[in-house]
Amino acid sequence: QSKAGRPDFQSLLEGQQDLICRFHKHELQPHQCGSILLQQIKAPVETVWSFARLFDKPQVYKSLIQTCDIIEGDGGVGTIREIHLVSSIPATSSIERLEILDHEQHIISFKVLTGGHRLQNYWSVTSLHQHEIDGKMGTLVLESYVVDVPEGNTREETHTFVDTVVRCNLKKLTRLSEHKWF
Ligand code: A9S
Repeated sequence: QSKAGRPDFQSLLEGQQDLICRFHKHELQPHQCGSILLQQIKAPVETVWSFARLFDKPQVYKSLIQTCDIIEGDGGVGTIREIHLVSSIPATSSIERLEILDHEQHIISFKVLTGGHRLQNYWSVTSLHQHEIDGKMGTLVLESYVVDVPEGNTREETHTFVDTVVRCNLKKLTRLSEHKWF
């Protein structure tokens, strides 16, 4: 327990082994690294899902994306998008395929196919779970990923970089969900 009386990150994570095993089992190759991040949101699962499900408009809750075009598919599994990134980062675009979109269990997953960036074979799974926060029903978001460690980078560097991006996206998702009028 942290000082505020809320479970800290580590104990919260440890309490979710069940969900993690069910939805976030990635096979890690020797040249890959991966992690799982967790975010508590004070909003109902359906509210959070209304943003997280937007495979065709990730720029709504991902800060580094400027635009997104669907290049193949009807919005279901197998749909392919091309995202264009903001100009301030050393990457240009990414082509990504929707792997899972489960409206009942609130799971979305995509894989990077290719693109003008260094995160080859990036693959993420995001799952939302009803979760009590301060006595109210809120949402627990679990987001896991695996990615190839780029040549010339360490596992540590890759991990730090990706965690920063994902953390930033989860923060934006939280802001949007907790202030739905935005
Ligand atoms: O989009 C996500 O959910 C997560 C990540 C880590 C996305 C990373 C990224 O879009 C950049 C932010 C542009 C960084 C990709 C695919 C490559 C990068 O180099």
